[in-house]
Amino acid sequence: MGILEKIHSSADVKALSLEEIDELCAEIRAFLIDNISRTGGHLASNLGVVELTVALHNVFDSEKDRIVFDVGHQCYVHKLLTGRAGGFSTLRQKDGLAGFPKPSESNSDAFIAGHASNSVSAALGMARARTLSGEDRSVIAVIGDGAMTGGLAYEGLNNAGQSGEALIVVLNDNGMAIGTNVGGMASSLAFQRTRPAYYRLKKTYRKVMYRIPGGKYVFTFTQKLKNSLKNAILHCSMFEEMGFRYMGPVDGHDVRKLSYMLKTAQEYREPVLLHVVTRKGRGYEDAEKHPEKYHGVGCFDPSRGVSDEKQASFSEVFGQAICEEAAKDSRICAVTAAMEDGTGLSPFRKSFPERFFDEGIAEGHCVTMAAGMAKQGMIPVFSVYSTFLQRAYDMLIHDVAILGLHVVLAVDRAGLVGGDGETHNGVFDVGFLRQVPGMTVYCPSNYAELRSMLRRAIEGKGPAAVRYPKGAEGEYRDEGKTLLRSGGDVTIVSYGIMINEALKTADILEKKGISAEVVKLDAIAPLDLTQVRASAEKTGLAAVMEDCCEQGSVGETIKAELSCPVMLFNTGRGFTPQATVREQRELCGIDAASAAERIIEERQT
Ligand SMILES: Cc1ncc(C[n+]2csc(CCOP(=O)(O)OP(=O)(O)O)c2C)c(N)n1
Repeated sequence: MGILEKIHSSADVKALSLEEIDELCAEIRAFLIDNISRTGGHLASNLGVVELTVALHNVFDSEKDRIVFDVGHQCYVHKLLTGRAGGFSTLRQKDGLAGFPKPSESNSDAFIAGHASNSVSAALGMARARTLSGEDRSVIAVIGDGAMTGGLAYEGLNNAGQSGEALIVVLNDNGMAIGTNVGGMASSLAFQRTRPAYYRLKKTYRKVMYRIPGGKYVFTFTQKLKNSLKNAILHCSMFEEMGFRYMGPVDGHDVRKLSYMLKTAQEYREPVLLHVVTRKGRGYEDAEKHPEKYHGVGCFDPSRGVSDEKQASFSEVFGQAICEEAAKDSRICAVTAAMEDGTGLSPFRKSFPERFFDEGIAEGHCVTMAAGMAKQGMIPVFSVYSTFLQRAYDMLIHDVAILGLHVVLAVDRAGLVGGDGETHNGVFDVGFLRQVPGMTVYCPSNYAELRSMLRRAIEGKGPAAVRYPKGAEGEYRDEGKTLLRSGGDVTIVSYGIMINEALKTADILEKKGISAEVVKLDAIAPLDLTQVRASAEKTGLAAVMEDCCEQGSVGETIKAELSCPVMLFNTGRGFTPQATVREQRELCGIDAASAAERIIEERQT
């Protein structure tokens, strides 16, 4: 029996000898590679935090103390140590183990995570609640250097540092977000990492001076001089200026040192920032060399590694299409919030490096920065996942829409996204983008439409969004049509990738003797209902199929506008849990079979 099998809680980790802890770390790495290569998931980040997580459990008690993981994709080791090893074969699957911390799954998961940079704020709230209720527990935020590029992190740090609360922020610095980390913070952290050499030098200097006669006084004098020069020579860490006691940098792969530092940080009972240096992908050679390739992986053969081949996808086609547009118009710029690869922008960066802007995990800033560019005559295209665009809602209204600026949003991963689950489904953009005054929202249903609609968005005026899903196009490949099928019994309205479900629904209905008319919307803002109205007047029943939440859906608007019965098919009013996209559609009843069944029932009543 291995050591890992005996570990179910922080207490079990604490009971291990130092030798056993080393063995445990090796077992965890082997477990992660073996399991994630079978199920897919976040590999490199977890390989990088094995020792850090073991040390956290060695010092704290995750049941009592609150360990808040930022983004949460690095929580697999924590799940392994808290009795969930058995669930790993179901990772990210329907009813299976979540790929992110989930308080409903375990009391050891202190908070929800998925979107970056919220950990310090959440941890500060928990620390304040602890103090107010007179409880005795440590609160720790574990945040990566990538997540530290997000503005929310600074809002949290700015207050936490001054709060006087006993709160530990563990900065897991691996120099990487998904790709190489960007911005001034990344450079500053790289500088901080050189501190150990400085401290070693200082120690040696002291030793030498104390050995020579009068050297002690020379040392004291030069120390004073040095302290006054210190800030000029060695930047005083921004964290110290915010009110944190800064500790580190410490080797993040040394459990002993980490445990010692964490214990000391705990004893300070004040805001402490512990700077931990780790290597993303540690222990799996290819992942260490190419951490970006191993950030999120599908199934792969560990002896061969992850293949470089890319599956055709909307993101990839967007990447090609924007390069074609940029070649024709030098005003076109591409903006990303640390998602170059995921959004398909790597070819753009290679072809037009001076017009490519990776701004870090800073969606709000990206939108406002794009607004500034647009104000001065450029055509910025901000490519962003639907779920992360939620961060920039106010910027869309205040900085873009009021001035009617021509900012183009390429909204990737719109709709249901599968294994990432609740935190990542792109089901709110339909509601919030349609609310933004002056916004045009295009919904390409296939690659050809993505190309032509991106062109229309770029050539148009004012704010525009092009919304497209995760993955590949479906069977529907035509372009430029809005009436896809004629029928007399029911009008099915849909848009985007969901048009494939709508057409399948019509097929099923036809077999049952019901003829459906299928109307496709190219744009959902502004909403032109001329064809929908004409069709519904003929059929007397409309069904709107879409992959967004009910509030703010197109179906709601159509229902308010038409006088005939309108059936709504959407993801509902709650959150859709992790599963495959197909299963998620079934759960929501927006797949063809479920839709056809409900339409048949409706016609019978
Ligand atoms: C608001 C938001 N934008 C984008 C992402 C996508 N994303 C997931 S992980 C990640 C990089 C995180 O880097 P870091 O915090 O350093 O963690 P590491 O994986 O390097 O350990 C990004 C950009 C996100 N989760 N949240």
